[in-house]
Amino acid sequence: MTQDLASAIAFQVRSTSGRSVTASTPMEVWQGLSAAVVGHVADDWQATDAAYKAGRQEHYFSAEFLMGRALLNNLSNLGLIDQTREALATFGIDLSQVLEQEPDAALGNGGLGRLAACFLDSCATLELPVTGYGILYRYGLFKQLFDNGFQTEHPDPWMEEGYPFVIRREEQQRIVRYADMWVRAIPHDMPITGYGTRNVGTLRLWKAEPMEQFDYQAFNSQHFTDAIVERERTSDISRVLYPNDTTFEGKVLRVRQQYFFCSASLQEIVDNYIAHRGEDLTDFATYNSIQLNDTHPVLSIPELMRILLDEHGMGWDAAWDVVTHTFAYTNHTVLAEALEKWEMQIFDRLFPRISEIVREIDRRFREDMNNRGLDGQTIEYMAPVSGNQVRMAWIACYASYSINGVAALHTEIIKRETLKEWHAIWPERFNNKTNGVTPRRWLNQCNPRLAALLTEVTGSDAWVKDLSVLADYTDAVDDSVYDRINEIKHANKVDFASWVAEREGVEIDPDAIFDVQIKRLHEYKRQLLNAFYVLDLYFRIKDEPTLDVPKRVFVFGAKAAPGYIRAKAIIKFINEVARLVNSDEDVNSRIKVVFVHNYNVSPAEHIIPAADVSEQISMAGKEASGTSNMKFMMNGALTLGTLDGANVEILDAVGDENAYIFGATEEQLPSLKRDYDPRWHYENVPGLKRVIDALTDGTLDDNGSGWFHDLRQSLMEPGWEGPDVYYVLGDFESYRDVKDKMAADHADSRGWARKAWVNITKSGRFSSDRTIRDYAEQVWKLDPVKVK
Ligand code: GPK
Repeated sequence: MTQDLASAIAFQVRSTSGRSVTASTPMEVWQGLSAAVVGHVADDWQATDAAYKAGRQEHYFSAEFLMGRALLNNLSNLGLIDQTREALATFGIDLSQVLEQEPDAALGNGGLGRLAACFLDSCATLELPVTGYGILYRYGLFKQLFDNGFQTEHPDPWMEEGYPFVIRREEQQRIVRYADMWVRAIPHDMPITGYGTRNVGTLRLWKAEPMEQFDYQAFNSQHFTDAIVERERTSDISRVLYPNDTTFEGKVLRVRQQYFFCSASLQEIVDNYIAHRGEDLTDFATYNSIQLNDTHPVLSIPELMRILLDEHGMGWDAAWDVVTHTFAYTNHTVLAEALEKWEMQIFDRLFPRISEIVREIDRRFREDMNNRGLDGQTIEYMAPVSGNQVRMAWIACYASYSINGVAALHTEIIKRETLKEWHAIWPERFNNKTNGVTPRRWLNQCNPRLAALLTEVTGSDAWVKDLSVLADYTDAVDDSVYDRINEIKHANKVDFASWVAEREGVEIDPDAIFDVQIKRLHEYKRQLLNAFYVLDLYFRIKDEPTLDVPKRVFVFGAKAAPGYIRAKAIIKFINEVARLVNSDEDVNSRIKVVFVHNYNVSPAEHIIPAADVSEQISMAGKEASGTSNMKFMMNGALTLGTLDGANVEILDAVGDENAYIFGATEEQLPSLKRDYDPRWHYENVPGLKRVIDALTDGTLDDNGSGWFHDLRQSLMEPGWEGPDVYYVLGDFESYRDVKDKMAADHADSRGWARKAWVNITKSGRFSSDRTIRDYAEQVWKLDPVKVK
């Protein structure tokens, strides 16, 4: 077998490079090896596709899939890591060097897109007939650099050097029709392998291309360049991922993108139904269900209506019956700025028939609500169309058979507040599906040392497919295991330190506590609170040079949306705090700050196994779930967090002694904020004034941008939502107390390791396998289909 594999790899590498394996570049070896892996799964993939298409299927519609790297994940799922390593060694090539060649497929912004990727992994592993549908963006999320501490954005043409894991399916193209242009949608499929199964699922990503490669009329006339420009306008549609996380941007191109992948996917799904069960689409929802990942794919609702009405001659009521049994909607945030509301005129201009259908949905909705006795004001508030705007979330709630939040607290908040009017009418539609993360990528692959220990302690690798088995071992181990936990963490920190030294040019001490906050930059996530703690600690040490503080490294990783100036100001601030701290000989042997640039999936795989402290410090009620909190927990970092999102459930799983919780609760905040005066905290909380003043007193330099002055104002001066909307000053003192306590506790290394062990072994319910089982049983009504 090793011989087969070695020759398959060699063949593919030579075909890629046109040279011998040993003369090929590491990138060419990655290309060839990846092609060999696709070849390895080809037959199983084809068989899985045929088997899934014949029965009931789930379709996961998402504008984002943050897949990260594919090669190691596939080798691991297929059980080929050791053989591959040996095969490459015969050519004197190091597998880990080859793996580092791979670009991240960053077709997503943050949690929402990564969740979709974890879900696909679990669906494949659980042998569920689920297909993902999205967009093949030519440019993924921008690459982030720092220029004098300021974020700069750079294009990410992630597959320009060739990417063997997507297969173009020219023959399965569809046409997507807009009023002003028709576009070809070419499907590009990624195989989704599962752990220990021969089932191979599919992620289908659509690429927009012009109807004709050239407009030959124009080509033959004076208008050669016009013909080229026309091509460009068409391919604009799948050119770039919009870099906003949790904020809506009402650009025409964005709505074109949404319609593009919804229409192409639905055309295919309907055609497949007809091929298997004939022209009568009455039973469509018996064989198909579609999960809408947030409101980005909600145009699917009027588009499926259009297909059923106009292309298959159904009446409105029959079509609506199909639609309302097909779609299920996941809400990912309570932030008002995320709500997608499109100008009706945009719909009128791009797809007048969709406009007409949306207006008819609106008309019938109003009639329906009137008959139910709702008052005029409530009806206007809930209506799909109002004041020239189409409200995508309201359409989703009206048409979906299931509506879910992504953590218990979040679901309660949408029932009680965000979507309360819909909950009052259709309480049975609402359900919670607490998020999860895949233990394959986020434990087995990224933390091989810990994985080996878990296999040793439990006697097998069954935990990789059923993480809940670890709970049997919470109390069943002795000090030797705690010592191993400490050794493993230390070894991971040594690795991480050399990764940081090489990538960021900062030396860090593996004996320090590694305290990490990695997530999109947003005011509600309160990276500023964390940075204020660091700056305060800096001043405390400067004040009292003999202060006995545990050694600490504070690690940040975050991208800001390019148009979110306040978030970019926070990045600049953290970088300036890092500069101040790291260059000061009085403190830099005890504390260091590292802002890892271009945070993404593969940096996360290096960072998380090395973390001691997991910062989950959003203002309570604002973080729908969080998912890095789960990845850290699995890797034995302890949570420092508020009672927000899934932190609540993590605390519930590990108990008070094994997590560090601080700050105002979601329940307390309304009354606390009613007469909240951040100035009081500024004046009265020791040390806080000094930190806030450092923004503007010359301690830190914003290079004349005025950004630090704006940050100070946002905290101190009444704005349109009041000063310090996210209660940074209000929570500062309790945060500092708990964080200090946590650092002191770390000195008891066995005690700390015991807490880490509880976190690891109780992380079973945060596996995306559990989440997906719940979706499959409770929402999708979907059974596994074993292919071989
Ligand atoms: C929520 F609304 C959105 C969005 O546009 N993008 C995004 O990443 C996140 N999210 C939430 O902020 C997280 O709390 C949550 O864990 C994640 O979605 C997955 O549900």
